[in-house]
Amino acid sequence: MAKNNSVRSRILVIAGSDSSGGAGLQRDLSVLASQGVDAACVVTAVTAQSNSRVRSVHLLPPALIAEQFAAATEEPVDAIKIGMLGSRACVQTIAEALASVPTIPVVLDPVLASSSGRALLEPGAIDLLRESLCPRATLVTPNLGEAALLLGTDRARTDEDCARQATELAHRLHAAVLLKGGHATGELATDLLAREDATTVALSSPRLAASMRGTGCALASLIAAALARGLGLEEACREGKSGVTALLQG
Ligand code: PXL
Repeated sequence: MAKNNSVRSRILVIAGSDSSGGAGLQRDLSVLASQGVDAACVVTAVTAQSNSRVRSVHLLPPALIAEQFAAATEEPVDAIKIGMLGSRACVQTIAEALASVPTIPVVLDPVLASSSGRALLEPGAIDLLRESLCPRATLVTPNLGEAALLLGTDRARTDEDCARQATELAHRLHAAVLLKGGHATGELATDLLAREDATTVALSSPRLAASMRGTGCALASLIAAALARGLGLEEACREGKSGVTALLQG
């Protein structure tokens, strides 16, 4: 149901802190603030990093993660955005915690590694992410590398590979999937939105020369904000993509 426009939405962001400010929680919070959306947060990890490298990662204890979740959901939230989780224990904790808010839309960005290549989820946690968390998500937003890891296959190379992987992932994850970077031809950057019923739509935005860390975080947060306002999934994804374009255009 569409929310009354005069009421501010409240999003719960579950993410890791990025000391550089470029990605993670800091990117999520700044993007949500720019939308006039209130945000509560669950910090899963604290990272020390610059734009070029991750110096260290400290995972927070699952009990503290669960406490933050319980505290944040003492008041109603309209949507949940999940980013870096770090460990299997954290995936388990969040999967259990989500049972207390069964009707709230969830956008899950399956953060597996930093742009500089450092693992941000322990490899042994991918199965649990796929089996216990993805099916609870309204939308999962992998890039091509994350999609390949979730499927246990090679990275898609052609448009046909992308279409097949997006559809297969939606089926395997029991969730809608926005496969980012599905096509990158000419002047358009196209993502594929695949649903469990095997329908797929291509969503395009202008392909910009600019690049920025944290665009995946920003996109998932913007989609969560749009879902919180009552938009449908396709419309929310379109809004998210145009919000990222605006961010890249500065
Ligand atoms: O962009 C993915 C991401 C998410 N969360 C944290 C990160 C990164 C990438 O570096 O550091 C905390």
